[in-house]
Parts: sequence; C-alpha cells; structure tokens
Amino acid sequence: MMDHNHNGDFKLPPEIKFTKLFINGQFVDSVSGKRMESVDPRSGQVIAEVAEGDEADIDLAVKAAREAFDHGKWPRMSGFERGRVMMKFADLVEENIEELAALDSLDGGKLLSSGKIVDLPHCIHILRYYAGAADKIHGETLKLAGEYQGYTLQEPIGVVGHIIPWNYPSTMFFLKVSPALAAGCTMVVKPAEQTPLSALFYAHLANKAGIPDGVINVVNGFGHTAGAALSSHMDVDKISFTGSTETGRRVMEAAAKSNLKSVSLELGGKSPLIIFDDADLDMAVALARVAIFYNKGEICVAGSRVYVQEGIYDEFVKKAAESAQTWKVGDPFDPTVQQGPQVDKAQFDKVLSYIELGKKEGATLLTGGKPCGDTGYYIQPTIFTDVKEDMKIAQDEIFGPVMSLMKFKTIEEAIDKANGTRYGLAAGIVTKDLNIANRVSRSVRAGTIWINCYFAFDPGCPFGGFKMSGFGRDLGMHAINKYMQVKSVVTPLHSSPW
Ligand code: TXE
Repeated sequence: MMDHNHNGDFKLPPEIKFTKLFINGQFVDSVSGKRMESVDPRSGQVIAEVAEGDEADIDLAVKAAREAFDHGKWPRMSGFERGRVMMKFADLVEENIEELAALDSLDGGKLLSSGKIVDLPHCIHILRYYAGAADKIHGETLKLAGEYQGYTLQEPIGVVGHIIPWNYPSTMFFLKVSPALAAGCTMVVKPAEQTPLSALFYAHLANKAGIPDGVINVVNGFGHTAGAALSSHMDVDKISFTGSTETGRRVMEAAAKSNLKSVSLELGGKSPLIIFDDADLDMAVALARVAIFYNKGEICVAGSRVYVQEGIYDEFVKKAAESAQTWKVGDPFDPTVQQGPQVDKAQFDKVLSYIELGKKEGATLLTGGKPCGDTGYYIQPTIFTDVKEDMKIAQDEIFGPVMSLMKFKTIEEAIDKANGTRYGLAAGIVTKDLNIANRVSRSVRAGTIWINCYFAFDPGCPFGGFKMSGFGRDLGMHAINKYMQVKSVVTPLHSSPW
C-alpha cells in the first residue's frame, strides 16, 4: 500500500470522492438505486461502488440537457464568454492534475507518471484550445443568383451524447466534451463501466467553473442499458462514440431506428508501422516498442503490425526481443514501471486468448506470451514473428501488448500489406528517404500518418479513421463542425419581389 504524501494534502491511492450520477448540476443516486462495482486491475479487488444509471437516468439527463439547450444561457452566450468559463474549467483541472491522474490509474491501471505528464496536460491543452476557438466560429456570406444575398449561421447541433471507452478516460472526456462546449451544445457523457471515476470529478470541476446546470451531465452505467438508451433516445441530436467497431455498428443502428440523429464513430484499429532498410535501427526498435507496449497496448492507434524491410529484418528481430524483455511491467503507481495491468479480466482473457490463437495459427512466439505474476491483470510484452497476413493476430484488434512482426521487400509490397486490413486509423513510417515517406503517406489509407515518430498528438491535429475505423474527426477545428449545424439565411437584395 502506498501512502506517501504528494502536494501536501493528497495521498496515494486517491480518495474516491464522487460516486453518484451527475444530472442537472447535482450529484444524485440512480432511479433504480442500483450501484455497480469499480475494480482495481492491480488486484481484481473492488475499490468503489458507483451509481449505476440505465434508461430512466439517461432520460432525466437528456431532459436536463434539452432544457439547458432550449432555454438555458450556454448556447446563447457569446463564444468569448463560453471560452472564459472553459478556461476556468481548465485551470481547475490543472490544480488537481495528480489526483485526477491517480483516479485513472486506480480504475484503469494506467501509469500515474504518464497521466501526470502526458494525459492530463494533453486534456488541459485540448480544453484551452477549444476555449480559444469558441469565439472564432463563424459562417459565410454568399452572393446568390438573381437578386438575393445569403449568409450561413453555424449553430450548435443541440443535445449531444458522448459514449466513451476506458483506455483513456480523461483524454476521451475532453476530446469529446471540449469542442461540443465551444460549439454551444449541451451533453450527456456515458463513461465506460470499467472507468467511472474521473468523469464524475470533471463534472464537479465544470460546475465549480460556472458551466451552467444541465450543460454537462454524467451517467455511468453499462453499454447495453445506459449506452443503448442514449443512442436510441428521441431527444438526442448527436452521438459521438469511441469504442469497438461492433458497438459502433450498434450505435449507428440505434440512431437509424430512432430519430436519425447524427453519428460520428472512432473505432478500432490495426495500425501498421513500416520500417525501411535505411532507418536508424535503434530508433526504429525504440519506436516500435513504444508503439505497441505503451498504455499496455490499449490504444486504438497502437502499432500492432510491424513491417520491417528484409535488409534489417534479422537484426531488428534480435533487438526487438531484447527491448521487450527490458520493458518493465508492474504497479502503475510506481514511477519506474512502463506497463500496468490490462483494464479488466475480460480484456486480460481476450489478450491471452489471442496469444494462444497466434501459436495455433503457426506464428512463432519470440518473447513474452504469459501473464506476469499471480494477481492482477498483467501480461508480458509479447512479440510474434513468422506472422502471415491472413492470420487473425494480423487482422484483429487485440488491444494488448502483442506485436506481430512481418517482413517485406519492396515499397509496393509494404503499401499493399499496410492496407490489407479492414481498419484505417493510423500508420507509422520509419525512413530517412523523403520520397519513400511521401509516397507511402499518400498511399496508406489511414486517418493519421506518423513519419519517424509515433503517438504525436496535438489538439490542433484532426484525428479519426478511414474504412471500418469509423468516420468523423476528433480534435482540430474539424471536430467543432461535428457539433454544429449550418443554417442558410436568404434575403432579396432590393425590395421584396413577393
Ligand atoms: O468496447 P465497447 P469494450 C475495442 C478493443 C477492445 C474491444 C472491446 O478491441 O478489446 O473494443 O472493448 C459502450 N450501445 N476498443 O467491450 O463495447 C460501453 O459501455 C451504446 C477500441 O469495452 O465498444 C463503453 O462506454 N454504447 C476502442 C463504450 O461503448 C455501448 C476503445 C466502449 O465499449 C453499447 C475501447 C451499446 N450497445 C475498446 N455497448 C478505441 N477505439 O480506442 C457498449 N457500449
């Protein structure tokens, strides 16, 4: 048990202060009175019980968001004023960085060190980026045929349902909520059942910053109940979803069968990292290791397929194995650890079953392949070689620390192989040759291409998928458009001809 003191009054593990639903500016119990367990993936032990929302609670939250949208001041404030409140919200998050990062470590098994220096600063940056954007949203003026002129208004889309996953509870919260706030929307956030804690803290801070009641509501609950109720609700105007491709399909179906609400989906991936013969080998090995083992491989853009050109392949395999063996797995609160536990038993079992499948399919287990220790959901950094394109371990999103290593000869072959899955979220290229980098960037069908880097995110850089990795973009100014409607206003130039 860790109990050393940080920042004076904050101790690890953090106290869990908020466990109810947040609806219309109040923390409330669920209508049914049910509670669900939040589990520490280091041990499998229950750390808290939180209110479990379902259809009735989603209904109350949507009503509050509807009222705040139809009659409240948030959509009617100037963008500048909204931005000021959002800046205050960002300051409050910044004051609580360590405690918030620790909550994600506690229920999600994420590294506290990364939370403090990567995730939370990124969240604050996202919130400030969109706070700054809130007063820069404007339409166009149009000179129309005949004696008419027109202009467009960019109006908030209305009540938004954000359904978010457990691998980045804080980042996903701000990635969705910030542009929607800037646009003037009101919203209901449905966090993942595995990681219910930090979103409630954010709701509290938003309230303290002066975001009006009903603008942000947080309803924890399961996907098939609370999530399904939100995506099929007749009074929700848009769903912004991040999660699995299968669930994304269900969300879209629910939208189609209810009120045809707008949907954007950020789904799974099987991203290729393509390493050419001219690459700096040590840099490429380091990049490949981070690309798949960081956040225990629970990243939609994880570089799970590593293609290495034949000239450096053998040397790469040797060094990759050594580097996986020195990647430190352990308690996410320990600052020297590089990989914590998988988020829950279901994900732990899923990853291990893919490792078994890889062996059965005929791939060679180069290193790893087993759980680490007897308690908690820890898995060794794992690498397969002799992987063939049609194996399931090369096609499916495993969402764990499992790298598939493959060899290629020519640029054309690398491009074909990189494009050879149903996904298209991201890709990495490692080469010193600008011509290769340019050609491959334009030929790989993926929403983000990283050249000689990986996981280089920025609030200004749009992020999303091609193919079955989804559609619509988070981040950048593109994301604001997801939360806006365009209205055309037309007037005659001279006295009315009617
Ligand atoms: O995801 P789900 P799961 C992938 C990854 C992982 C697999 C399964 O491969 O192993 O998905 O994870 C809510 N209507 N990704 O089962 O179900 C759910 O409550 C509405 C990739 O946890 O997609 C949660 O809030 N909502 C991914 C959210 O959807 C529903 C991140 C995501 O859960 C619902 C997570 C329903 N019927 C998993 N069912 C990425 N792109 O980063 C569930 N939900």
